[in-house]
Amino acid sequence: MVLRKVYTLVFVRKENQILLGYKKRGFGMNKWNGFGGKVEPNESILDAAIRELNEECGLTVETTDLKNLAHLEFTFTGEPVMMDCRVFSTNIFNGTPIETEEMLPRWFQIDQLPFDNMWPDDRIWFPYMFKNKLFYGKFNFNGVDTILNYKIRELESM
Ligand code: 6U4
Ligand code: NA
Ligand code: NA
Repeated sequence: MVLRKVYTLVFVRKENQILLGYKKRGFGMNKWNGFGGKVEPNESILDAAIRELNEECGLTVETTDLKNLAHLEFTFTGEPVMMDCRVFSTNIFNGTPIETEEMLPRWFQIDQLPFDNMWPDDRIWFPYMFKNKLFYGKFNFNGVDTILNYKIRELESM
């Protein structure tokens, strides 16, 4: 695995709710997920996380308020590029979520998440996020719906 592309994924929290977006186009279309995308050349990961959140649902957050909670690696059968995904969360934000070209945002109670319409790895690692753990996960997919194998472990620090 030589090729690696870095992606961001941001979760905004409010009381016992989490903001997800229904992806309207592209990779992960028709799934609920956090907000994020590719880190651009010469852009920091944090800057990309903030930019993608704003582009996809209109919210504004500060660099210092984003907590990096996970590092996830996704590989796909027959696909040479590893998705290197950096996951962040915050409960400090400005604005009201708006629908964009890419995402339809909606608040969910954390005990009523639409896991059947999310990436299948989410039901494996969301519990770590809700327990405020730092963690690393690696998921090997066949297509976009089947996890062939995975490993996940808590980290002391990111
Ligand atoms: P374009 O369409 O070029 O603007 P961009 O917004 O840069 O795309 P996108 O939306 O394709 O990138 O990024 C994929 C998003 O999906 C990232 O936030 C990472 C996330 N993601 C990918 N695989 C995932 C998986 N298995 N589980 C998960 N999130 C995943 O929870
Ligand atoms: Na995106
Ligand atoms: Na995007």
